[in-house]
Amino acid sequence: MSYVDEVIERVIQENPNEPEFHQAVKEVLDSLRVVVDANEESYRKDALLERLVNPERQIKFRVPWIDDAGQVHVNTGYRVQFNSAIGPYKGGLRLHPSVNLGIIKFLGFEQIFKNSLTGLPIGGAKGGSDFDPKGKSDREVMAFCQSFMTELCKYIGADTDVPAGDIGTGAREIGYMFGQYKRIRGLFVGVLTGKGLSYGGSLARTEATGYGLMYIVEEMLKCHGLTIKDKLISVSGAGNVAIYVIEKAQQLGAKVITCSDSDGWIYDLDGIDVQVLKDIKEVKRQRLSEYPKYRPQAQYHEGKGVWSVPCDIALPCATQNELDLEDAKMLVANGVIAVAEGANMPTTAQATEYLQAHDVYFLPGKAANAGGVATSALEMSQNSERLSWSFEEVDQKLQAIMIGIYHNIDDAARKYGFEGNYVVGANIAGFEKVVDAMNAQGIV
Ligand code: NDP
Ligand code: 2IT
Repeated sequence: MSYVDEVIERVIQENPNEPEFHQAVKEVLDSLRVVVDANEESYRKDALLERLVNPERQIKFRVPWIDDAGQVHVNTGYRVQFNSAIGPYKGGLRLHPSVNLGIIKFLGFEQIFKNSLTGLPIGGAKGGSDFDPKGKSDREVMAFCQSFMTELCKYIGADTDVPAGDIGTGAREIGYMFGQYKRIRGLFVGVLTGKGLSYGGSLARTEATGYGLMYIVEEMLKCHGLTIKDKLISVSGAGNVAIYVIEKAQQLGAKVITCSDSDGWIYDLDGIDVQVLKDIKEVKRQRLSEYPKYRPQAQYHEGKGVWSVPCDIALPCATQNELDLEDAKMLVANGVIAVAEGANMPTTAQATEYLQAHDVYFLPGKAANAGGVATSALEMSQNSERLSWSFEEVDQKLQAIMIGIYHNIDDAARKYGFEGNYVVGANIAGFEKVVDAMNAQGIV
């Protein structure tokens, strides 16, 4: 059996009931076969792949908090510090009832390669909790965040591990967590990113993941003689990533006709009104079913359905495995040109294969959504030098990083004989820097 297959098998055996982690490891290691086969003897001797798929450290802790009625609740908190070969651990905190160790491990594993692709010195990590912020009062969210940080603060630091937002963790949650970290540790440092602008946050971090996705899609299309202008785009999700994808896509002249939340989806044939969307989601924290009240021509449908709408470009920006084989078949039948992942692993393995086999340009999340963490690293730089850069300066750097990522993954795919396969390109390009750093640092 090949070294890659052996390691995949062992990961499945040793990490039971973690299907998302298996899926992420399998995708990455499958892509790396050509590199691993060429170095099999030394990689085996150094147990390189075993070290890559085993987190350096995983922390699991109790998070007790009191609701507004005086009832105590207990959630589980996680931080998986996966790989620090190229820099301090970096990655978001997910607050969603579906969170478990396997999901945090899949996200942390992906983050290693994503962070490497940014070209910035950040290692891979992820954390979060099965706490559901939905429907909670501000005081309840604060109580949870303070309790969560009371334990997490023992393991993080501006030069060791710098968490940020993800699903369910936005500016409000980061603010409460930062306040609690500062109170306990007595340090005003860049220990979290995605902070508010009044206390060390970076301009353009809020927009960065969504804008970054459109910058890399624009570059990819340009290299194939196409543009975003006048394209019809379907987006899923209605959170931080989706909102700023829609905003930038519209600035670039595209028409975005869909978005969704976990209850249903919107079809607005005049183009999603991003101000209305921001007001519903960022200000009022309402459900998407409210949208037609402001835009009577829009249709709201319960359940799933975004990918049944004909579009040129599909941008899944909600959650993992939200675009399956059936969805991929509908997209292809409707003539989709490109799919780019705003979310982490939103496309199932079978759907990805189907899209690629039907010549759809497919950009994987670890390249396409890297603009968020890249701008987090720029926030860390600004915090270190105790300066703040202008929006234009950060945005220009973000744009250059996303264009650089496209060419890096395109070149890597070409170099190894997989021209146009950006999944293989991203995994190999991300891996090369990490493995170089791991080798240089000895057996640790
Ligand atoms: P938000 O919490 O801001 O928004 C998430 C959106 O996705 C909401 O509309 C939510 O609907 C929907 N959603 C979440 N879970 C599900 C589910 N199980 N089924 C259907 N819809 C769901 O999160 P973000 O926008 O920050 O994150 C979206 C994705 O992008 C995630 O995969 C995240 O890991 C990834 N990402 C985020 C980055 C960032 O900087 N924020 C950077 C890179 C990647 P509802 O409100 O109903 O739950
Ligand atoms: O998945 C991701 O890259 C994020 N949630 C952002 C992580 C970060 O540290 O900004």
